[in-house]
Amino acid sequence: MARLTNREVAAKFDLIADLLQIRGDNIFRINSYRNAAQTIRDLPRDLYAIQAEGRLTELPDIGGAIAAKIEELLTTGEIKFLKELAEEVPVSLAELLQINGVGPKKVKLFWEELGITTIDQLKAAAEAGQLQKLSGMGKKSEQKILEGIAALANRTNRISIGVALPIALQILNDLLQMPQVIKGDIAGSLRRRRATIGDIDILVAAEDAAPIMDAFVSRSDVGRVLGHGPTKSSIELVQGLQADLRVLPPERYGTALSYFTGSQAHNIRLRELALKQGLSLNEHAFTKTDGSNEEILCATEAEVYEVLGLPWIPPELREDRGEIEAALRGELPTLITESDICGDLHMHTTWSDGKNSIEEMVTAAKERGLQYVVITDHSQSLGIANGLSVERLLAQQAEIRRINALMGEDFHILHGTEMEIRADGTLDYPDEILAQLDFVIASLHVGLRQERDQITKRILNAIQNPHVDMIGHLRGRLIPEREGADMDIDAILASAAKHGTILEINANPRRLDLDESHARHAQDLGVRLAINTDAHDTAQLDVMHFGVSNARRGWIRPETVINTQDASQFLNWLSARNHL
Ligand code: DGT
Ligand code: CA
Ligand code: CA
Ligand code: ZN
Repeated sequence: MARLTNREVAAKFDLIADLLQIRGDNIFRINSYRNAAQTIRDLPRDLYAIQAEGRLTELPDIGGAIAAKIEELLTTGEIKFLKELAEEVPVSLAELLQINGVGPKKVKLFWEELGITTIDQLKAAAEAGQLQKLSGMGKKSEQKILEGIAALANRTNRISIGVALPIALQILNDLLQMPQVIKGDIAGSLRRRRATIGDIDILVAAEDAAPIMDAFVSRSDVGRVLGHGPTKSSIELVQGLQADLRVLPPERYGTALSYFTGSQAHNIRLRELALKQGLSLNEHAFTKTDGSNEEILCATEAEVYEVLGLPWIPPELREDRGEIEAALRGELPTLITESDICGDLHMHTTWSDGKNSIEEMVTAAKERGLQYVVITDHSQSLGIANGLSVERLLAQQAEIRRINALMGEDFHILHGTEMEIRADGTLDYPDEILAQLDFVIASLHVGLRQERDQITKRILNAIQNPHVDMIGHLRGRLIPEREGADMDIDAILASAAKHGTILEINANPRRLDLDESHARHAQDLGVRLAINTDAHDTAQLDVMHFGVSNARRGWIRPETVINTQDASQFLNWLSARNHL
């Protein structure tokens, strides 16, 4: 029987939850399977090892009944309960739940009324106009389903950088502990800091690869070994993503690092430049094309670029989006770095849906070297996030002024809000209240699926309000599952530039919104940006670097980003703006 990865086991429990939900089962029962699946997916160790130790029930959310089903699955390859359930509710119905806008009630409706059990059948029925005739359905909802099916086809199983980076750093650090390893790096899309990662690529320099490969494939978090060779090995981690390790002799390390960092498009351009100089270039070396076959080896990446007559290019730029031309002209941008950031303009506390108090957030921000923060809890209409009524907002202001006075001169706490742009386009607090705040963010959390024109109008209305200083996470995307709202970005960027409204690069790795290309376009149009954590607890203050990497991918210079200003510059900017 084939070994299952943790992710595959988790998928079985999600499937049970999905089928129970379509059947209309008890919500507590459904959630117990759902939570168990999440626990299993997040485990850093192989489930078989935990089972062998008899410790399944020690895991959070895993009681006796679910532990027995895990045991049954790992030993027999199936779960009898799931088999029986599948005879009642077709398994393929669970796939319909993946479509945006299709929940369990609709799945049941389509199945019972039209006998639909697959996505293909649903698509055909929608195209034939059969869905709009069902109760609770209409032309619009039928159209949304077709759009949802199209979006699903484009969705990939790429993983958020927020998940992949800590895992890759752990693997790299473990390798760097080995005496045989001379140096090592993360390569591939992760080194380029793409928002999503297909697989992890790691390179190390060493004379003797065998013990390194052996250690790599026998890690405790390996779900499956996909390859175990002398220069390259591949594993599938229990979390479900793949990691490739390549071991190079140190004198060829630079060439390999350049090649395996990519992107492929960037590599092709490097190869063209090499050919013009009578050199071929592959992952091993430059080779003279004059017939001598003489190799030029590069131990460092800088040497590779030097051979090509280029300055070293930061990995975040290596996408063939003009970086080669800029490098040739000597005009590579000076990119923002994390150490340029002096403040954080977006964070939450226990006043709304944050996990830490104002004092705790502020202390943690100060410890991280920041000079100022803005406390921006949610506004009144966002009930699920415990948004603040006007009374509570004013009480919070008094509290912030009190704590700020205790902080002394070297740290500043400002009072702001993350105010809802309501579904009807109005703002969640009246202007006279906004006028009393130090800093106002306006964000969309509801009505993200409205028509393009309607959403664009809501955003433009907020941008034009003189009390609104910044738009938070513009498109509201969630990586990997939710596309951002559809809006007229060009009109929005132009308006933000005109009104001096800041657009945020939200640093949370699930958001990274503005995305890199919109950020770059915004900078070109003279829009002011800010990079903020949107932290809901003190640990989330550490996501700032993801936002900075995303900005670097968008060619963002430090002076474009308002929170690179030190405290006195920023306070001056605020008071000038507030007295307009
Ligand atoms: P990913 O894993 O899909 O997020 O993206 P990458 O960029 O990490 O791609 P991956 O893992 O397939 O390969 C790592 C790098 O190796 C890639 O960025 C460029 C280089 N590479 C791989 N295959 C080729 C190829 O066929 N031609 C060229 N020029 N470069 C390649
Ligand atoms: Ca990769
Ligand atoms: Ca790879
Ligand atoms: Zn927020």
